[in-house]
Amino acid sequence: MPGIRSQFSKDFIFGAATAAYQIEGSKFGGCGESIWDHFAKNGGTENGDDGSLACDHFHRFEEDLDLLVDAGFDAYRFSFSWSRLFPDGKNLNIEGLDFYKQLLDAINSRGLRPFGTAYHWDMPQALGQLGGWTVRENAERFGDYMGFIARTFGDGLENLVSINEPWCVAWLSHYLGEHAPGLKDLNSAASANHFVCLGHGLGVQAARAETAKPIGIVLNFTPGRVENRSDSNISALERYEAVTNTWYLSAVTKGKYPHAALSELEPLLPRNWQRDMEIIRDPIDFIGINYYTTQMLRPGGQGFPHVETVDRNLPKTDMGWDIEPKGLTDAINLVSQYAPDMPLYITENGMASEKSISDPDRIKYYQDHLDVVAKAAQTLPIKGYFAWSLLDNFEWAFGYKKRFGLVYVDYETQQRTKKDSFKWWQSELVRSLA
Ligand code: IFM
Repeated sequence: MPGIRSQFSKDFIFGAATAAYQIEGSKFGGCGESIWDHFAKNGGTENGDDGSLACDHFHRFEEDLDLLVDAGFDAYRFSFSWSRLFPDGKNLNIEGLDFYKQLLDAINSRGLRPFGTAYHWDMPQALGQLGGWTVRENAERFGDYMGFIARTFGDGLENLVSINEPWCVAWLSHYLGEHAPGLKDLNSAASANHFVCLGHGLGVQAARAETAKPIGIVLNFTPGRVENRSDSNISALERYEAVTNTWYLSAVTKGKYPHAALSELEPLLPRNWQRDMEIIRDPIDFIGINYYTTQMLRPGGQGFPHVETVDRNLPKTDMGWDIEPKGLTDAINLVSQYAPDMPLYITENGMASEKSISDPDRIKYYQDHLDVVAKAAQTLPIKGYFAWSLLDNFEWAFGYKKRFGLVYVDYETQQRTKKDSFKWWQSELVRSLA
């Protein structure tokens, strides 16, 4: 029986993804304090959990990479930790440099294709103290940092992503207060919404000067739904879409912020923000789509975008997120409207499940979402799909309570155990070769 690859073109890439702070262990190797260490210390996470040990990937990366090979994946999506490389935001940590050199060698020597991300949320706290993403100087520092990544590691990478999920970096962290630095302030959110885009643009320019490898961005999409097309529902949906799904997409592809959000946020944006838009729309080579869920909305709620979510009778993941594979079709279509012909990757997709080793719900989630991707890839340039995540890991504000991994991690012993979903991937990818 043919496996999953038979539904895709021959060169379609399958991989699994992780991120530095979620797995490496920030107490090792001269890593500096990040905004996430600081946030956790100050009560921002469940049980005060932090990434200090995480999955101890810093010491166990060889074993973890073997898992990827064993599953039959082609590629590994990982991130560089800004705090490990520049613990005080300024000076290079040689141990950090050596770690990523070894990691990249180990990825390449296994024949895995390394998809690197410069920023997956662990800004050095030293820069957090200087205003984090709410100040221009840190967008500029990010540009330098990304240039460094491209110069130093570009040769070994398949491609390089600037920023993972700018919505989380800006909105979730500065307005909804759920991620570091935990602010609930529209002014800060507006600034961060602009400076994270500027950081991306400066990063692209700096990296472009250092490497010929493809450069892109990874955006997360949570398509909105409304019960009917009443005028008030439609306006609510437009505001929600503008702040959640199209702010960053429109900025990086068209150099414009969407009107439905700009109308409220413009007075709060940094002075002369318009002058940055050319930098922000500097051409990129691909867009990564992270997709997990959709949201049913109605007008209301506190603060911008003046919507509240409505519970639906849909199956949910352990995050409480509705499972709706059709939302992935919508996300893909949205991106291709803004960026026709742009190569796309599904850079994250997966579910948290409270089940440990036997996880049929996760297998079904992957099957249903892969069906959607296979269909879309018949007409659109979708080049690859990455499962989130290789390992159970530090799920940010939820600490270690939520498990997204294909591999179960016992955090006491650091023992890795393959879940049934891992074996499902393995059998699909191996069968595909038969
Ligand atoms: O764990 C996160 C990841 O770091 C970014 N995208 C969403 C995942 C699940 O919440």
